Amino acid sequence: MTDSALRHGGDRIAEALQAHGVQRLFTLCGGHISPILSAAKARGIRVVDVRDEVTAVFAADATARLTGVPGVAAVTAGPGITNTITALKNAQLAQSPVILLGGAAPTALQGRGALQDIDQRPLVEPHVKRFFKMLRVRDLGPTVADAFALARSGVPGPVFIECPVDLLYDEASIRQWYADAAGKGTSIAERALRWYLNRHARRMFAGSLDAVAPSVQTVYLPRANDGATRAAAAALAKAERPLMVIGSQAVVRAEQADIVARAVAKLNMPVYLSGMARGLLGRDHPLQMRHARRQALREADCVLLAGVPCDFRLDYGRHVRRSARLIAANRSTRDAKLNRRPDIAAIGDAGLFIESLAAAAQPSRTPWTGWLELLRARDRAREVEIDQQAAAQGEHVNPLALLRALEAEAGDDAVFVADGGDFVATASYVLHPRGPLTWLDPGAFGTLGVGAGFAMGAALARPDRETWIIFGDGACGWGLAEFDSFVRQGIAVIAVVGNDAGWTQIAREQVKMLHDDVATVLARSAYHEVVAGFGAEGLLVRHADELRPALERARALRRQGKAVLINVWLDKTEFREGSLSM
Ligand SMILES: Cc1ncc(C[n+]2csc(CCOP(=O)(O)OP(=O)(O)O)c2C)c(N)n1
Ligand SMILES: [Mg+2]
Repeated sequence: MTDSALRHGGDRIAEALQAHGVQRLFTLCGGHISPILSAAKARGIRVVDVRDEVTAVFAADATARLTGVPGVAAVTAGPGITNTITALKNAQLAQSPVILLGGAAPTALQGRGALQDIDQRPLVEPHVKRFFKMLRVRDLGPTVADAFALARSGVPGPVFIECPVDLLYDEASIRQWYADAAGKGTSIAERALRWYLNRHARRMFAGSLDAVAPSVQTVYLPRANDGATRAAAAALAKAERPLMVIGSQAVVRAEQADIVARAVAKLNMPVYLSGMARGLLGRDHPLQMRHARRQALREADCVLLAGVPCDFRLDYGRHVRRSARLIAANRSTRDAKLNRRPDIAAIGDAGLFIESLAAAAQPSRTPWTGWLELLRARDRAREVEIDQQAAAQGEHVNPLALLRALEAEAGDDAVFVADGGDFVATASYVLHPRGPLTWLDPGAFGTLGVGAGFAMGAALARPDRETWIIFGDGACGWGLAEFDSFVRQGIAVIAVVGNDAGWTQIAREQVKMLHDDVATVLARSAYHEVVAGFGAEGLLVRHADELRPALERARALRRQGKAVLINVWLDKTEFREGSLSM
């Protein structure tokens, strides 16, 4: 037998992953996928295991966002796959390129009542760019290459590859398995079954010994046409109050984020950053505004939405005044035109469009100085208000004071992962992400429960940096079991739980509208003790004076390789009063 005959389908997948530069494979094991995991490990890909399949896909999503290389997860058939649906949908809406390898029952037994054998296509297909169903071993490697190219091209997103277990083991073992299943009987039916299974195996393994080097496809980068760039540059030249809003899509080419940042600075107009673009301009940049975005949008006479659709976050486009020139740069035609037709639609990569616009636009326009100053003054005034609100002292810890302390204490290289309601929304105003790709939130799907998986992906992609999870106490419930995964695998993250004993973002409106807090009340649970049970470090902060020492201690523990959770008892705050997302 040649070497290649000994190699099994699992290894063909691992070989293709390796060729695409994949360094980590996130998984929760299952009999259907064992060959993929062991082959990946043998090839030096780190196999990272989790306690819920959804975490594996969240971690793959974060990996993709931070590295630009699609993140990869492998999960077992049936319930392994159904558990991933939330994270798949989240990646689809966040336009994150994720490859999900899903197990499946043996090809010869599908539809015959095998373990965990369900029709997976209708469950998964709506949430991915493509559902690849594998039927032949020789297609495994090339399909991985197709999946990588597809995940990254056009509007990026998740791709699913269904890998039946009998394609993953070596031919000799599978033929033996089929022979055992067919028995040695001599009846016509038994002989017919043997003939059938033989033919089936022949087809499955046909051509699988051919030596084919793994291939990597070039991905075409969608670029808006020059006409759109010229028109946008002309609109900007005429504008008196231009404004730019930059979203996640502008940084999908993770390795290019710094170049996009320089182009933004060159355009010299006020900027609001959202989603993964937060931090693009560093901690404090004179062009970046943080507050009163709605008001600024209402006043602007020329608005560039770079990778930002007119969805609920811009009140379906109503935040932009009718008379303003609207420029939408987006890889997705649908997103560029959602709810409101732009005057200039630049269909292509949003970051690339900013680059070409910066090259085409006239440098530095003095008339914008007054406009910039106006917005900066508003930002400063709001910061003063926040300081005042942060100074209010109560029985426990003021959430604004906590976040201000975290802002001061977290390292210059910190990566923040946001998972929660009010507490996290407040954090998005108070924390200043340190640089490009240092802020992760779920995106438009508003998914609670992303925290542990995102942090896992981030901490492994940037092992030299501090990864902080900003958790609501409600949201942390999804992630706590992953402290077991963190501890066992030496993944040192720091979680800060804003413990207000409730699902406050929901309670705030529900109580006001319906005078009923049903299902929104939680306890001041000892989350720090829960993680201590998994071997992580748990710290409790009930009073303001305990805060700074706890943050310092958490950083020191992280440096020793420990995963840490700080459970902070919060006081109520009016900071988010009146905000509602629907
Ligand atoms: C998976 C999921 N379930 C439910 C919700 C609805 N939801 C939005 S915010 C929120 C409350 C979050 O509570 P917590 O994490 O404690 O943050 P807080 O608002 O209390 O600061 C809930 C339940 C959601 N967004 N995602
Ligand atoms: Mg809460």
